[in-house]
Amino acid sequence: MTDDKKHSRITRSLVRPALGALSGLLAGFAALAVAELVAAGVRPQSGPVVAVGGAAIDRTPPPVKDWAIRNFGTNDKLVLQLGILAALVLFAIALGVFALRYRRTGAAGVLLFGVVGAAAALSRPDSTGLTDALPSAVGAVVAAALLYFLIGRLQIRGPAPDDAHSARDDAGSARDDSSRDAGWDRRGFVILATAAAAASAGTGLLGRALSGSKSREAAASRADVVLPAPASAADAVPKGAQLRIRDVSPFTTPNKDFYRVDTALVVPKVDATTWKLRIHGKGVTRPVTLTFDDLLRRELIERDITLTCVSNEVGGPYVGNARWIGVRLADLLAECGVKPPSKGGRADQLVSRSVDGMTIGSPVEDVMDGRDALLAVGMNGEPLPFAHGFPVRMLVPGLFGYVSACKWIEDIELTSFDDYDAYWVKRDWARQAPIKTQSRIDTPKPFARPKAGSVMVAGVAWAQHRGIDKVEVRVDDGPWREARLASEDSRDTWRQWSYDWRATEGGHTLTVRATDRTGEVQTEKRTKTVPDGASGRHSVVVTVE
Ligand SMILES: Nc1nc2c(c(=O)[nH]1)N[C@H]1C(S)=C(S)[C@@H](COP(=O)(O)O)O[C@H]1N2
Ligand SMILES: [Mo]
Repeated sequence: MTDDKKHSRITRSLVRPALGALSGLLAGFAALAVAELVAAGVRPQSGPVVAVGGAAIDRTPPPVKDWAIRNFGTNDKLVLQLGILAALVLFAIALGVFALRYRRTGAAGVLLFGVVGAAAALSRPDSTGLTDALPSAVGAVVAAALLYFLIGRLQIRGPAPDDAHSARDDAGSARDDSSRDAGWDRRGFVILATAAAAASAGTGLLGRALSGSKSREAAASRADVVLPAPASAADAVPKGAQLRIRDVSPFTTPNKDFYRVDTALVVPKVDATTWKLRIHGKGVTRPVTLTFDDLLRRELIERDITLTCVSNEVGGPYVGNARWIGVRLADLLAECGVKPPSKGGRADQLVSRSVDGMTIGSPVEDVMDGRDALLAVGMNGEPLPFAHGFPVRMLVPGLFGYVSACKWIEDIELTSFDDYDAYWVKRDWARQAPIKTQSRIDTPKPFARPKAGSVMVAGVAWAQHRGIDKVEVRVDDGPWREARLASEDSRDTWRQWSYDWRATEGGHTLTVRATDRTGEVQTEKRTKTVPDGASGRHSVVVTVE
């Protein structure tokens, strides 16, 4: 065998698998594109990648989820989606190569993916019915057919490669066979592959455009919102609430910096003009359904409230403070006939449900005990950002977000803790979760190398609805020293603190603890975030030079 022939044989032995892999990829691309278009008609959340990702989130054990949130931060969702896409690409390539030998089985394998996608979509808590299976199903059928036909073009029985002259040897001499001589229908494959790629791209773009038009309507409805002046405005933030210290968290967290924790792979874009909220259930003598305008026409109150996530580690970033505008939830409930359990009410749990199927259970007693539980429509002077729950979310000062702060809310059902477990409770988190007294050192940062002398140690402390009364700092194993507290805005907000440390050279550990207004000192007992929030004290190690 000449070197040339050997060479062309090797090339051929690589070309076939490569074309099989390409066929698989094209089929996968077609599946996603078709699914995207169908999902735009059904519901954007029913598309396969979002559905599979969402189903994965639903099934992630809390420790893994905690780990993902910690390590990827709010990028965890992007990482998850990229992971799903990478897995799809690998499977598509494998199926394509496999189909070279087993054409029917390979094509049928594509259908299996459709089944997985459809099952994931139907399993989501926000699934609205069988139509959610359509994007994955239709996408898979189109992709299976495409793979079947593409592989067919690669299986045309031409002369065996070794007997045949290569196309290069006798170009033009056998016109009819010129595209078949390599054992495959080159022209047919190229035409079909190109057409499929172009059609998929077109379909995908059309799908994007359609779902884009829905979110543009939602964006327009947000742009049209004019927040009325609150009947009960919040007092100006006291001047002394904001210390003039660099690197301490600002008293009011700007919306763009406010932490975000939710299960939504795609931020729900709700059109406020068609949004409705239903209040019903146990002990509701006058059920109502309210529109966004109904809410805006009510008396609004404005309050500063600090929100905290149960997944926040000691010293972690999932806490923020904003100025919210909204309707007093307790008044609304009272109008519907709801009484708190202590006044003979029949329901002890309020279950809020969001457009994306999240369920959050809050104690009715807490919501109606006089604190400023809100159906919030505004955050820091603007309508809620989409990521933070536009058009309406719930907030209950003193409770962790997962038991109080339902974003994109659309339903409130009065029930009892005995009768119903909400989303997180089904996943090992506690039924009830008041916020734990906590404090955090914002500056100096861990492993900082400050100069000996005066070093400003500062941070925030929170114990919403009880209030912070004292913060103390300890250097190494020394005595607890009282920190200077910034002015209190309200007992529902965090409080900045600072401590002027006479730092001496060497390695030191700084530790902080807070005392809330009930006199309770922040415990040193370390617990994990699951089931009802991390406890323990925040420490920072620095080297003074
Ligand atoms: N619809 C919906 N609401 C939700 C959640 C969610 O996953 N979905 N997460 C809750 C949790 S765990 C927290 S801590 C807060 C976070 O609110 P933020 O993202 O506006 O900071 O929202 C709560 N409301
Ligand atoms: Mo949370």
